Amino acid sequence: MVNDNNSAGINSIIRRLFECNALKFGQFKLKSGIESPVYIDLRIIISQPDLMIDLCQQYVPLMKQCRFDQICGVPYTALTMATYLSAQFHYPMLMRRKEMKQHGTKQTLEGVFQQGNRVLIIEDLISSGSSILETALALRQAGLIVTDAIVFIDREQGGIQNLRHPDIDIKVHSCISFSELINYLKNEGHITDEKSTEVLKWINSNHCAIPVALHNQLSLITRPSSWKSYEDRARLCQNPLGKRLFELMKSKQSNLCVSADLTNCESILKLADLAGPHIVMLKTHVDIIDDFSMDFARRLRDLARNHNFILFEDRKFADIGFTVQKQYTGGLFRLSEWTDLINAHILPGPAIIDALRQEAVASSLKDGQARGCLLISHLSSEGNLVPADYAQEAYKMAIKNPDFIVGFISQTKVSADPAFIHMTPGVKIGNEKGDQLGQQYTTPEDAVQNKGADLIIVGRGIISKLNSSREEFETNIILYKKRGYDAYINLCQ
Ligand code: S5P
Repeated sequence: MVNDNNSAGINSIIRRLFECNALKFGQFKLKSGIESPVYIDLRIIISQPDLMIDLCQQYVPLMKQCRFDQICGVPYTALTMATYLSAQFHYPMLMRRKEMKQHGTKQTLEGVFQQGNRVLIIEDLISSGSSILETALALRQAGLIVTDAIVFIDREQGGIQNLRHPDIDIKVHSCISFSELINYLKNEGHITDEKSTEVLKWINSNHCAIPVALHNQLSLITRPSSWKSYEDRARLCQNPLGKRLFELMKSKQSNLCVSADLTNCESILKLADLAGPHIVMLKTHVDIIDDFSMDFARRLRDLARNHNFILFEDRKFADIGFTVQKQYTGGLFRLSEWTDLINAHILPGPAIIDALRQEAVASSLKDGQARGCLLISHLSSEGNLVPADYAQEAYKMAIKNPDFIVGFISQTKVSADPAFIHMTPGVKIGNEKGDQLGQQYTTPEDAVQNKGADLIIVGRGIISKLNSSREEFETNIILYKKRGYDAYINLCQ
């Protein structure tokens, strides 16, 4: 999409593309045999280095919105663009061969990569989406994760929607749409009103589908995590706590975590007992409890064992390694002794994970219980200052520590790796969009289907009913459980 900041730049690029005949109007026979009143050929920009540079610069703001480790251009036109972007901005590149090499290694991908790396596809324009899909197939078959692609022009012939198909699930970002391009050329007097109407009409009535043969190859590719069952995902977890969580979700048919944001021990124990059969996790903020004692911690742990749920202390560690070790093991709360799961910010750097892991391992050795940690990749509060690349950095740290990092506290999908769990707070049924202090709410369905949540975290939506009748409390919590779980199951089908 054109935005105010770069529209001047993009308008000059369109004018120059028109002047150098990269945008042609007339009657053209396309590869498919169809007659088209417009022909776009961005290949010729390799002969116009200044135009090439300016055009590639348009990709940069969109790249900043995507999470990736490497880029790959769709051969051949976008290969040159990807090469420029890689060299200029230091993004490691991969090259996909269009034809299989007949000698030597016979590989179709050139460059260094590791399975699980995220690759951003760079393409010049999209019509049906087939070219992007072919490249995505090759990358996914090699164990790489592809979730996003960037094109310069969206021809608005259905390609973006085609690639949103659940079997494909690639989000395509475009610098400019075809109608914006045509409107600019018309407004600047490069084409007549009649031509513009004719071309836009042609585009609207010529949507393209992905060829069936290509569609049939889809079963070869790795599907994103949401299609894997809980059992499959449990098998993929290296961390025993993550494994246990997926198994619990399956056996309790629940992806609900209740946030026990209450200030006295008895009410938290009452909540744990009432909610226990319906949840897979109970989350605490122990520093808001007035009468905390280790006896309370022991009783809560007994309830967690009896009802089979995980205890998560939402401590959001964010200090140097030396300090977080003491915060985790010591003080009044001695969290490492009784909690299964904790969470941390990545701001202090990777040592925070090493520090917490050391203590978690020591505690597990004592009591035989698995422990894990979540990384915070997003916050739900309005106006939060979490930077756009925070999630990508969290992901990079997570993949280096799969034995300890169970997943993310997120607001969008951070990783397509099915072993990582995404837990999303800020969930409430009803019309409330938020509270008076910046919290922003969404529904269980939106959290699961649009925000990538595997598990929903609900606080006030559930604890507000703690002092109602038991029946009312149960009806409400069962509603949350059912809506969260059904949303997940619908996504898997
Ligand atoms: O981004 C976040 C992260 C967390 S862990 N937003 C959140 O709201 N949380 C926590 O989730 C928050 O600290 C609180 O304990 C819970 C949400 O509670 P609710 O009452 O608004 O559902």
